[in-house]
Amino acid sequence: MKIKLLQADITTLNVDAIVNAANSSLLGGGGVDGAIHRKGGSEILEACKKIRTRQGKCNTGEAVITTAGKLPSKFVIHTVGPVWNNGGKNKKELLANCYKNSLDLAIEHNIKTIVFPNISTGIYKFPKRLAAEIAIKTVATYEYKNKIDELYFCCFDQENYEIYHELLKNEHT
Ligand code: AR6
Repeated sequence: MKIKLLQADITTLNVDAIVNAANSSLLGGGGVDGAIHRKGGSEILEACKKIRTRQGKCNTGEAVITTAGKLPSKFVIHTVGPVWNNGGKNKKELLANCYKNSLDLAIEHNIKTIVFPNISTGIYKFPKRLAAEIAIKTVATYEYKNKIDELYFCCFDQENYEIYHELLKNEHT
């Protein structure tokens, strides 16, 4: 698996799957979640509602998959990052679970190219550097990483981009 870095609006990317930093309601919100639902159209929301009927809410650290509606990608994987809320012992593990569970779903759906936003580092206020360290470590040590061809970290804000740029310099995958 190649790990690559991008600075872009994730909704513009033409890959097999983009990941959404959702909330447990799966009904949309602000940030990247708002952009994905806005640009992807009502098909994504309808698919999320069906999942809610089947399994209820999506817990923190878990992931679900839907159509990407009008977006150029094939799928959207919605995962719920932890709210930082002054930290706490399991926040790091919950964030790592977002990456692992999203990759598990990707493999189940034969997804070869996947893009992650910087989960939890916006409205949920997870410290950006710590979140980047967890994200990179989790994907680089993911057990089935060879089943994915390309994994992109899509940074939106300059601060995240610079952090990833620095951390990925030393990453050989
Ligand atoms: N493309 C790529 N990244 C983006 C985009 C975009 N179009 N827009 C924002 N980001 P956030 P969270 C970056 O707040 O912290 C929602 O209301 C942004 O710069 O989207 O996990 C949900 O419904 C930041 O680095 O997600 C939840 O309630 C990163 O995406 C809550 O926010 C994540 O910021 C989730 O909060």
